[in-house]
Amino acid sequence: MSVVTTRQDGDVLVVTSNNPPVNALGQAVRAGLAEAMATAASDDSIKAVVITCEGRTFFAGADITEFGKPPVGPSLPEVIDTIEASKKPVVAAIHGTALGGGLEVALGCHYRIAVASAKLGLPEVKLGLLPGAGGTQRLPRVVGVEAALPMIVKGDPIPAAAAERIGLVDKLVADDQLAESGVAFAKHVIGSDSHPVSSARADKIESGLGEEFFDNFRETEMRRLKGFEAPEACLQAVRAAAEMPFSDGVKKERELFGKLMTGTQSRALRHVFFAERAASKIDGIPADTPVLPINRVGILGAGTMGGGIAMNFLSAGIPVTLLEREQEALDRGVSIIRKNYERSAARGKFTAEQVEQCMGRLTPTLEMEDLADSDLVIEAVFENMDVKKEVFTKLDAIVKPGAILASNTSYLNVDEMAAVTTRPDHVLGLHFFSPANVMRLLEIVRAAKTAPAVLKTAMALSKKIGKVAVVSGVCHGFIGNRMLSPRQQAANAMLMQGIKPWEVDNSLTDFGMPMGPFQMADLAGLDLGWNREASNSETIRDVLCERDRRGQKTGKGFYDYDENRRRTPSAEVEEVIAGFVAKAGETPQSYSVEEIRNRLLFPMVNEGAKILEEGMAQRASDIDTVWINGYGWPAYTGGPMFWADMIGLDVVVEGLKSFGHEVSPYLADKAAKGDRFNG
Ligand code: T1G
Repeated sequence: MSVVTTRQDGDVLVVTSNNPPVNALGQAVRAGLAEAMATAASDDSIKAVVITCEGRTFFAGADITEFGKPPVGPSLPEVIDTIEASKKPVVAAIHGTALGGGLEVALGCHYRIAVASAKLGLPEVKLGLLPGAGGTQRLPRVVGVEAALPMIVKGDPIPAAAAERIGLVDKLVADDQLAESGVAFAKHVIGSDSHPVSSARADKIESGLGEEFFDNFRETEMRRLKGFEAPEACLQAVRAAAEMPFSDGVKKERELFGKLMTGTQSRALRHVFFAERAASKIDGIPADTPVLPINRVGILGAGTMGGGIAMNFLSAGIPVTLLEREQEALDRGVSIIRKNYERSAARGKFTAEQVEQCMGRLTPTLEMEDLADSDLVIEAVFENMDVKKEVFTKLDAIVKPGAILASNTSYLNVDEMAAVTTRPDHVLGLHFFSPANVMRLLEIVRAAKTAPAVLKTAMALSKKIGKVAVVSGVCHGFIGNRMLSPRQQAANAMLMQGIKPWEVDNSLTDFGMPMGPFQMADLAGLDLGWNREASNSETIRDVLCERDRRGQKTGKGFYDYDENRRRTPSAEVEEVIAGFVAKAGETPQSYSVEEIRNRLLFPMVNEGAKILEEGMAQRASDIDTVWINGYGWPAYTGGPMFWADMIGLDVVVEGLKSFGHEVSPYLADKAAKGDRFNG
């Protein structure tokens, strides 16, 4: 049975693709569309065509799994050119998401209708690519350069209503009337003398959009895309649409597309795409494992983490009971939640009404008994095992049987917490990242006795609250923080070899990380865990704190900071460090930026290998997903394990040995076999 079928409704041919899960435009779909168009062209009884899709969505793009494989015809541009050249009007009937090649198919059609809930976009840039089937040339001709440029350079889809406003969609139709509305629309336009041909249109292209316009866009809209290659290529392709005839513009698009497709960034970003989807698969869980209902969530602690965690559930429509010990702390927590919502509303993320709805789902309380009816309770209290155990003991006694108890601990042993309860199979870790209402990552910590249904429920819930969840075993610091500490140790070791803090940090910011370890330390505060009374200049940190260099909060730490918190290297810090190096009898070293970076990141990869060897992570791509979504690792390098694969594990092993590290047997074995972490 072909994935593309046709049926005739009077003089309209309805072409339907049914290629689950997302009607990706794989070879069979392309061939089916080409065949359907040939049928339409050769059958005089057919006066118009409607293209639509079965299942949850219109075409969600080219089939990404085909990339990098030898191409099999017909190509997508050929199919789209055939549709556009059709003498009989072709209508795209859109539901779900018309994305990438899917929107390019729709742009090849003469008309587009959509249900109001549909989304339309060209997200190729998120895969390190650009629309490669005419999208960079047709979209500007249909909606204008000013509307097309952000859609292509940023890749965020737009709702159908907005698409209609800019002329991308000709008509919005009722959700349950799509196919009929498509046929009716087709019948309506059959009589027209001519039909709009996207590639031939010039009416929407703004004249006089010169260098200044594109420079200004780079300046205002592309700063956050630093390090990514594809956004600039997208801009160049759209500029070609503004300045060249269609055929030349398409040539330019193909040239730019080809370069990106064979580049390392797109390969890395495609890995990231599939890695995020793979992370949701939990090993060893039977497919028929039930998902438990979570209709009310309880949260202990209304501090920064507790408040942020609460917002995730409130925003997803789930009522939250928020517990604190003192009224003042509770009031402070609730007002911070409201402030965060109002700030997001000011940026257009929520309407005022939605803010009130979210706040309306929040029940602040000082009584732990008020958590009794929760389906899930998450504790975000002080990071101390005795405190955690006391909390779990009390919760276990109060909260209804069958409810899940979770800890937001960043490091501590969840098995120990489970052991003080009568429901260890309903205990796990849910490690959110600060700010918890913003950071996408969630580490789901699978304790020794956590039941499959509880794990599956946590994974499903994470999707509902818009998180990318990764399963971790119980070990100190789980996946992310566990790999952070060898990096910190390497950073501190280099200071004692005379390498400057800013050399260390710059090697990572040049690599694409948001900040280096010493900037992070200044942000968190160098006096975290520092005891003034006991301090006796034993460590560099001691001395800096003793000199009131406690980080950004005192305007100086490892760096000096101006009123805009911009950092500059400090001669005083350099002198303090030089003193420690001399006292230790070390000979100051000088390393290249690359060597400094490898000395920081290779030990992380080594720790990642140990995590895999111990089964604390299910797969290497999960580690990549953790670091990209929780620690700002540049996605265009694919994450630490993929990056190591690209460098070559043998190079990593040699580097580790030369830096004096003990190599994980798992890593050494893979390197010896010429293997990779990510298959
Ligand atoms: N190709 C192949 N598989 C795909 C796919 C695609 N385009 N999109 C999704 N899948 C798989 C995915 O791996 C998962 O598989 C399952 O479908 C469900 O996806 C020439 C070059 C559509 C919004 O970038 O953004 O067109 O894990 O879990 O959360 O210009 O999928 O079940 O085995 O994400 O409901 C451009 C990518 C391609 C869109 C649905 N298109 N997809 O989200 O489900 S490049 C995209 C998405 C292109 C042309 C160029 C989302 C979604 P599995 P899911 P979801």
